[in-house]
Amino acid sequence: MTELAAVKAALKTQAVETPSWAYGNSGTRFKVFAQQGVPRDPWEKLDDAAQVHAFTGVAPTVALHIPWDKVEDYAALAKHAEERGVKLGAINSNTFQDDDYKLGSICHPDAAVRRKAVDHLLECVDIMDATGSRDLKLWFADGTNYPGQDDIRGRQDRLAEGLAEVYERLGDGQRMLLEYKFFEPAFYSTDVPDWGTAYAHCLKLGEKAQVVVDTGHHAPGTNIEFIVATLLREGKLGGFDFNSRFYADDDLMVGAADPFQLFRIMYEVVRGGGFTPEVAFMLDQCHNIEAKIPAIIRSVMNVQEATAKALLVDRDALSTAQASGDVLEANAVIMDAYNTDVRPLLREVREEMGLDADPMAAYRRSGWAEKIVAERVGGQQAGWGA
Ligand code: PSV
Ligand code: MN
Repeated sequence: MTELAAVKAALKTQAVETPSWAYGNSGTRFKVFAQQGVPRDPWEKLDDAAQVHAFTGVAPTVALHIPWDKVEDYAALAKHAEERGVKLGAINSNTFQDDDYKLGSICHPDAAVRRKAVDHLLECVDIMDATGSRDLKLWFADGTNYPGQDDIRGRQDRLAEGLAEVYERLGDGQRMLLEYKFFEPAFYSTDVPDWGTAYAHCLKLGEKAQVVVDTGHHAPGTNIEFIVATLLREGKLGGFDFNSRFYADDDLMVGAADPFQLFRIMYEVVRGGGFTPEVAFMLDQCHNIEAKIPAIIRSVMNVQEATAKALLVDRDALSTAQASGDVLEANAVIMDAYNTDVRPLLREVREEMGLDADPMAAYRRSGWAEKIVAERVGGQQAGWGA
């Protein structure tokens, strides 16, 4: 196989998971702007996600968020997805929207609230059993707002205890992905603020516990690709929540704010052997002002472009330049790959996969956007109602 053929073959195996919540209405704490045609339930979210996969060919699974996507019959939901050509992916827990969680969930000072939170996580594993999902994604809004508010060390003990109970419940082939975030909604201390804390907990828990990197969850200027390289090296990179940010956790389309950063991350993924199904490549985005389905198609394409460029890095030339201390040549090798226009290559890849070369135009032509506006009238639109 030529090198280009190998790159194309790798691109055809790509899988980007889209989040159910990105199809619903979202906003800032100031306003949620409702859009016409937005899904009214998890079933319709899956119908939209199937469109993204139909036009890109590389978005075969959909992450659910519980309780936002609660249904009576998860096996039926999984069947609904499969009939439309997609599958259910990670189950995301939610221990941040009940009044009880004002002072935290599994780190809360009151054992009764901790119990409630852990029970929710255990319920999420029950749902995974029904959906066939591999990954339980955990993000905790836990933390404190003021020095002295709670014992930050005691909170780590409570976190470890809660996580251990859930870890024990995981079945064969199931994993927990622990997500970190440096602030928000807590403003003084956050109980899982960084990759190091997540890593320390996952290491103690065992092999089924892995760290997930949400690209919007770092302080400005953080070298995220270094974190990715380190976690891969330690066998602890479980996946990504991709999105992009200009200031805080903006949840904008991945690759929109900083495509070069996305390329650097994907290069470390490829370099570290992480371009495999063992690493879950998920989107975690909100489309507050733009049309949702095409925004998700665009995001998937942005990940594809960054991946193609990462695969095109001339690794031999790079190693040679690095070994000889040729700083400028090493940098040039990286920049050559980044500056390659991979759009013609990706058009070819899509055509070889039997897809339209231009997913955005094909979606626009399909009439789906008009169809959902006409059909989805009445009922309550999905959204997190901030
Ligand atoms: C938190 O900001 C987060 O990134 C977590 O992944 C949540 O599950 C997700 O956003 C949706 O609110
Ligand atoms: Mn996330």
